[in-house]
Amino acid sequence: MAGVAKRRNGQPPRGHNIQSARDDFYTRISAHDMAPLWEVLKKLVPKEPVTQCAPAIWRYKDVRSFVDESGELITAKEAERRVLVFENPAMRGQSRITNTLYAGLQLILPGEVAVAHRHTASAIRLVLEGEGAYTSVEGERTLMSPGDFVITPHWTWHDHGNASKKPMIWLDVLDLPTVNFFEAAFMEHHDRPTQKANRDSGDSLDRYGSGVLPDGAPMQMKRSPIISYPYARIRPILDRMKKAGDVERRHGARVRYANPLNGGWATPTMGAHLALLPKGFKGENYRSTDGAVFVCLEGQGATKIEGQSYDWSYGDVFIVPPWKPHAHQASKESVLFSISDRPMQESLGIWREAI
Ligand code: GTQ
Repeated sequence: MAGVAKRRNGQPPRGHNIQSARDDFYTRISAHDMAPLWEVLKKLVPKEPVTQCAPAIWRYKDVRSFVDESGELITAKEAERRVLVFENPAMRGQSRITNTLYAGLQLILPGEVAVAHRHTASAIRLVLEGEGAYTSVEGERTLMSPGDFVITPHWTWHDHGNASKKPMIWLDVLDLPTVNFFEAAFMEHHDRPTQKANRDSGDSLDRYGSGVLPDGAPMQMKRSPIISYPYARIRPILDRMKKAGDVERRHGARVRYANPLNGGWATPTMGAHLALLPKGFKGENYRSTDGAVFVCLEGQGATKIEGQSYDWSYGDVFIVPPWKPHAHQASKESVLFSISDRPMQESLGIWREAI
């Protein structure tokens, strides 16, 4: 055996050749697909969150024309989903905006249809431009307007279409990197390009979002029964909060998109908020273990992430990586949408914030 330093009386091994003895040992166990924990322990069990994810911003004025161009290069039919994917600059080629989430801008031109399918991944849409295109989910054909938050829960049939005269653009956010991490992804196509719509637009909001619940509502359901949370319904709530002085020192006047059955999140994997930052708002620093995707829906301001300032206005999408201190400022009254993997972290018991 190559220079093994004998371990005596509980003392650490000694000898000038201990490193070569260790290397020799590593080589021999490596042949059995084994490795020593002590060489990787600090990286494997870090003291504080370590992230691959870089802060980043995509300004709508810079990327909007690429979305238009994609409409000239491929049809929604050919593409199935015509989307330009936001790739975190530190994770190029992996179709992810954060470690756990995927996001992209989807374009549907007048007259187009994106065919019905379903998959294990959950999706949300945040409408940025256009009026009157639809997403059908569970037979509800939901008409969409800017600012609307629409969910496509896991394994629900969904198809999109645009019967309006203008292009429609929305932000897609899906939990694809997480579902694929678990290697638990399924998808299938519907036997028709478009599912039959048998519920009016807004049906699920009326049924479940009016303070009453239908008899037999599945109270334990892990995702919201509400398909669309229209901006027109939610935006005025923020004004009321502002007027009443309910402006939190880091988040502004903020609401959470909730599951009315049990107060959970809209989807079991992704949690979203809508916040109003009054003109002149100077938020205090905040950090939490969920890296978040922010979207500016109104106004103008800037977010300082670890000392660097990212200024934003309508349609800009930016990333705050996990556990990075950040603070929002608004030069005009502003509205910020945000979405993160917080529900997943909460169900695992690992979510933390620094207060
Ligand atoms: O609309 O179903 O951005 O399946 C990526 C995958 C959107 C969708 C995406 C999808 C969809």
